[in-house]
Amino acid sequence: KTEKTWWKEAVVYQIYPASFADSNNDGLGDIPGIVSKVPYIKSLGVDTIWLSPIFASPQHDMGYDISDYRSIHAPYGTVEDVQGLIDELHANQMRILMDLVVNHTSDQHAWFQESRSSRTNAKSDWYFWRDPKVDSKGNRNEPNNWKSIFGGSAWHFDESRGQYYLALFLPSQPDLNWQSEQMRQATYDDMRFWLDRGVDGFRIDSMNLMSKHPDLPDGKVVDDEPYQSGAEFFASGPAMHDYIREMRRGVFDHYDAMTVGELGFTKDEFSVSQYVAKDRKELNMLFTGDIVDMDFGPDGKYSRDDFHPSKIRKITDLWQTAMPKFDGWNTVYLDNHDSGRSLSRYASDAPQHRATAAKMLATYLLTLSGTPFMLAGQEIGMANLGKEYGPDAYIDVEGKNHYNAVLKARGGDESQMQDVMTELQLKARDHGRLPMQWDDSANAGFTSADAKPWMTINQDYVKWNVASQLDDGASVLSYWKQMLVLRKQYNDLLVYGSYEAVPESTTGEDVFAYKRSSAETGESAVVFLNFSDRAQRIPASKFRGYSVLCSNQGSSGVEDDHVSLVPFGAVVLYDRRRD
Ligand code: TEU
Repeated sequence: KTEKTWWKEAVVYQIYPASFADSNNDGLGDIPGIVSKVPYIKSLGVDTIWLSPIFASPQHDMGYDISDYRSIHAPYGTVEDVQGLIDELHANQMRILMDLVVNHTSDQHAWFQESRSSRTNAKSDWYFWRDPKVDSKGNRNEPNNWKSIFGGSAWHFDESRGQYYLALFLPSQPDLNWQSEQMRQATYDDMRFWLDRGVDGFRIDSMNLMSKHPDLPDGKVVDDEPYQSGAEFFASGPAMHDYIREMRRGVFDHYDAMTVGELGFTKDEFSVSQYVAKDRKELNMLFTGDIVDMDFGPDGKYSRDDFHPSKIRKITDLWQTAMPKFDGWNTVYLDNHDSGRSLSRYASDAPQHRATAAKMLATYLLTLSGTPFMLAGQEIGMANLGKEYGPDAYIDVEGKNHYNAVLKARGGDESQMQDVMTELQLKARDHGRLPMQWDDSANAGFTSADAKPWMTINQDYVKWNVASQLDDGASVLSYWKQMLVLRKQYNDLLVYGSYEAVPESTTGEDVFAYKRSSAETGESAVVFLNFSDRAQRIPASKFRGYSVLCSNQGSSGVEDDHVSLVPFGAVVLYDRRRD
């Protein structure tokens, strides 16, 4: 039986600082803006916030390129402002997670400036520096064939050292060399700086990239492109677990800090267990990328494989049944700042379905075992930018790099880009970063009417905003609040209960259904989720006598031996053993 802890019972609300609330009308969200919304966040029924990076940064990757971990990006505020936010949250019995980006820094970080200055300085090995590979014709080449996650080679030549440095993301995000004991200790000091100020834990960015194969071997060649993934040599490398244990013993354990590792490239049950099995004493929980990759095709993010309900069933089944085997814990999430909105990708934002579909996804997130993470705006059914927005509406570096690379390969012909636009409309990171839609005033109440917002505001805000949903008992927002109350009320069952899938042979392929049971309280719940735009009728005689705990369909649709679901319908049945 799993031990009960606060972080298992938490519900986390992700805030993208640039896009939440602007207090000084410069068009960019900020810390005082977030403070002003603490009562709203509390009223939702969530108890923890996760802030994407707010630290000093040249903002080449929206703050995931940090130049100083101990100061705050000036337009967002100051360290004092952040202290005010921490204190305000704590005064309201809420907690705060920060984003810990220590796989890489900005090239503007003092550490990198020093490291690149010579081959002999004290920080010369804090990053990955390698001599060029010189070929038979005397040409200078990259040390290996690894491809950057944002495109092109992962290696960049630096004139002052006459060497290449490794950067798995942007050229301005050099990877830190975790083999350096001094470098590790310096990042631990930065972590303590924030934990000492009351931060309750970290979401650890690109966590499993911190240990690379020490020889940095060439990646497996799978096509005739000049650069190859190489992930088999830079993800979950040989010292990964040593680093995490050192971090936990040396830092996190002294503060009861909550840890959520972002785990890319590592997908199999055994490898995942090594991070979160209780007896390993490493991380509390993980984001496995598979849930935001369900519509990625064979050539990566911007190639297509249509979403199908069987995919979410498979991934959910895998982790819900795996975690109890090794007494591990996991997150439950569908959205983050790196993806399109799940509503638009995995359900439907079509006007006739949007509210129902958003509530169905909320039902999924809040009835599974694991710590739910929601992205600000999810509670009002915020959606992707529609097809009326052209390439200029998209400003994120990942999507732009992809668009420009394809455009170049096609000889610069803009009329040939429809397929790329279709993928951006589904998956671009911009959708997860849209300014929060507070009300129907100009600029959605995110910033003043005369300010210039830092990025596109989705014009559907006129209808889809917080103010219009607050007093409407049938709104998406009201449904989220009700579900969050239920999750707390049925904590033993919904947080800690066991999980069993209802077989696809019973539900049909479009409906995902599962049963949660608590041996402790004798309660069970059965959750039916219709992931299609067609009505469904599911045999349910096994659940005769169950009552309806909640539903997103006006009339519940429960008969003696069937559950009827409207398109994107969701029904949760409930029973308490009476013996
Ligand atoms: O993302 C890590 C990561 O692996 C990304 O490639 C992610 O899969 C991609 O953005 C999906 O489109 C983290 C952050 O979440 C992301 O915002 C940063 O850009 C990245 O690290 C670099 O710090």
